[in-house]
Amino acid sequence: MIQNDNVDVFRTLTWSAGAGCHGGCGQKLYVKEGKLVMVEGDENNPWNQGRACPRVLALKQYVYHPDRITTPLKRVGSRGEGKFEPISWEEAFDTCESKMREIREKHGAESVIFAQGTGRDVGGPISFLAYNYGSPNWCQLGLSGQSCYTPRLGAMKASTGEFAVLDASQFSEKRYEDPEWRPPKTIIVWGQNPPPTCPDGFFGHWVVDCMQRGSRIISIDPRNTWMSTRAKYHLQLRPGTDGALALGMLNIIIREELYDKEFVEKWTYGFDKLSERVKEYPVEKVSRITWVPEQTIVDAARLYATSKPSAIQWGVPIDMCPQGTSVAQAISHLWTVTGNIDIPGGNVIARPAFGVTTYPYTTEELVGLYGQDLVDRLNEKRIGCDTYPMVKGFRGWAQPDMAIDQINSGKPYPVTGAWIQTANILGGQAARARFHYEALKKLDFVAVVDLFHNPTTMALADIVLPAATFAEKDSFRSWWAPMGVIHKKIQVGECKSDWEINFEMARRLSDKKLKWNNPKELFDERLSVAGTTFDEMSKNGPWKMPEDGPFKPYRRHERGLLRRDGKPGFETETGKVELYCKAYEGWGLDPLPYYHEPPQSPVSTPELFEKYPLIMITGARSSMFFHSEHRMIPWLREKNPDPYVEVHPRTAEKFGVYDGEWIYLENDMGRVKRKVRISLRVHPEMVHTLHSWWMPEEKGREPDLFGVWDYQINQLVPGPQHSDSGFGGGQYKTTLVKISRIDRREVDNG
Ligand SMILES: Nc1nc2c(c(=O)[nH]1)N[C@H]1C(S)=C(S)[C@@H](COP(=O)(O)OP(=O)(O)OC[C@H]3O[C@@H](n4cnc5c(=O)[nH]c(N)nc54)[C@H](O)[C@@H]3O)O[C@H]1N2
Ligand SMILES: Nc1nc2c(c(=O)[nH]1)N[C@H]1C(S)=C(S)[C@@H](COP(=O)(O)OP(=O)(O)OC[C@H]3O[C@@H](n4cnc5c(=O)[nH]c(N)nc54)[C@H](O)[C@@H]3O)O[C@H]1N2
Ligand SMILES: [Mo]
Repeated sequence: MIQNDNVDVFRTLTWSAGAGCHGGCGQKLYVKEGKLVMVEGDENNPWNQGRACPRVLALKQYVYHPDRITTPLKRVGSRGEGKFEPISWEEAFDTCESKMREIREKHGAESVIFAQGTGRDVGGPISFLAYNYGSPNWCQLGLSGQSCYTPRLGAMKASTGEFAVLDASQFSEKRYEDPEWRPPKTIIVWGQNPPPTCPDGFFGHWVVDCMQRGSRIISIDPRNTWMSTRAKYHLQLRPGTDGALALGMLNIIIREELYDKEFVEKWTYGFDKLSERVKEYPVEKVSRITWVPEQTIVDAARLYATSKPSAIQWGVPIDMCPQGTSVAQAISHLWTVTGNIDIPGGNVIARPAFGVTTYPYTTEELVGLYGQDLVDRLNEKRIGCDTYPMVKGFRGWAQPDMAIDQINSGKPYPVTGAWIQTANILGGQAARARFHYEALKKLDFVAVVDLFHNPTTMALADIVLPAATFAEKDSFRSWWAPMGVIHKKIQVGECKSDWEINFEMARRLSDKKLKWNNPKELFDERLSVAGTTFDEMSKNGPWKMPEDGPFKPYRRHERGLLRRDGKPGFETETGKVELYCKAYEGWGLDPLPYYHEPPQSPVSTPELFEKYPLIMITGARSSMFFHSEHRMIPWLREKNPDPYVEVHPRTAEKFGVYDGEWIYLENDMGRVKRKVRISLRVHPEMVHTLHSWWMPEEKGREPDLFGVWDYQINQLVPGPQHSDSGFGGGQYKTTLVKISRIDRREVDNG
């Protein structure tokens, strides 16, 4: 019916603003006379098979929201005063260009930091701009320890040479009908809440699809969740103790000889050393550390190891453990010693489809584009490279905790400008939010590329550039498989895509003439290794799944499809999965996994625990919001109007608070308002609260900044990170707090 009404239907992918997420859902956009009229899950897309989340369903309210920034803006009052004036794109680009040139001439290109948020399609355009400008300082500024996926990715890459993920048949066009695929018999859902979060190239409902095909669940989560209440075993551990648990499970599996002897013998390196190390983690000790009953740990370890194929699907709390890179290493060893890697229904090796990446990230490619000199200079100047060999060796990102300290101190060299794109640093990304605020206020120049005003734009921006949603832009995606394109169907105001904005800035700021005339030429070059072009993909898909070969499971290690030299094995120094990790050894890290207590905990800081007797988990995701976004979207806000804190009934009684009451969560760093939700989801000694709250309906100018200082939980989250590698250990899930009642008089006085 709707088609007859002059409505065009377009199939595209959601990556980036709108839904917000880093998933790759296929959606159908219904467009009439240039306006979006409806969105519907794309039933042809093998990724989500027609399904859509609440944020996609509310897309129209997001795209056409009256608060959208639709022209470039310049600040006219003092910083924080909230006075901005529309300007033309030409003026906006001219201003950014001259300010950034000025900083480069005065201090060097490294004095501008390029700050992104989580991985939507921004990685390509922002690194493209940073490199063309000549700055090595690109990172998720404020994300303590770069504690989101990077620690897990680093651990997998270092020991296996690859990344691995639960096999839910996602690499096959036929999906669950693929005759080669097997459902995992057991899935450990470890610190992840897949249905609402769909994180890191993984569609959350795939776990449920597997359950419908027989997979049993072991849930490792301090809270009771949808998953844990349907699990065969629920290991309700103390937050941040995952490393001890993984080592304890390895201990049981090795001691009881439940590991895959043939795989271990043939394809792993350092098993003996690992076996020695895990002896330090007997189950009694691990149970004491984690608060999980001994028998439950034993049962879970046995079930996982004896029901092949089994898989582990893990989440961001692993990265946020102290020593996140070591915890991730320990967990990944579980799938290695049980031989559950690279097999149907196990943890399969995930590579970007066809080897396409949105922008070069290997040293070889960067050298090809920019020359060895620039790449050497970047590695030398990048913040954190001197201190942390893994920061230098694994990923071209600055170390965020050191970056903010350097912005604050000006040492060893000044950082005086920031290009902030897809990051709400003050509204959600940064731990010790107040410190970030004070430090960033000192900058000489700040440009923010966003779709809405938020505490970060209000407090810091000199120039705001209006970004487009996924419905308004051309872009492409190749995070695992399938590879796909996002294509522009509507225009809102003067908004531009991140690629368009950064392409123009790079053209102006680069020393050399760019190799491409426009972003599309760049896309075509990136896509050419897959034998296709942007237009072809837009017409025919818009996704493409790799055929059998280096980019598709299974058993590639046996077939010589993983190593560059074409020999069987893995792309590591020893050619095997390194249980004793040579790369870690080279970076001066312990090559074997180990456990450290969280920096604040009943064990490491008993006096602090006496004062603040609740372990606070923050930021288990809500389907209604993506981090700090969507609070202004009516349908979504209605479903989740307030920032609540989950409190166990016994705890509520102890602190004398009732359901629905507004209280403070408090520690030595400050206090933040929350609404009590009495709930059996949490353990009596823990509370859980939503993160990234600010109120778009409140005053934006200082000191209010949309209520951010009332509601932003990261004022209580300490920094810096705690990890020997420089990655991991952001304390977002392990902060100690107490509850205090709000004085009635304060409430009455507003
Ligand atoms: N307490 C606590 N804090 C946390 C966490 C936690 O668990 N607990 N999690 C942390 C984690 S894992 C992460 S990754 C960070 C994420 O932190 P952020 O990535 O900063 O979070 P968002 O609020 O999703 O996005 C920031 C801004 O980007 C804008 N935006 C969205 N899409 C686009 C786009 O395509 N282009 C442009 N130009 N702008 C866009 C949004 O409007 C928003 O203002 O937060 C961290 N903060
Ligand atoms: N709707 C929506 N989806 C999102 C996001 C969003 O903001 N909204 N954010 C995206 C981003 S950037 C990320 S990183 C992912 C994160 O998504 P996930 O990796 O799923 O992580 P969380 O939702 O933070 O937490 C998952 C579960 O871990 C539990 N948990 C908390 N602390 C610990 C701990 O110490 N150990 C263990 N084992 N479990 C713990 C929590 O109770 C929660 O149930 O989601 C992405 N997807
Ligand atoms: Mo994240």
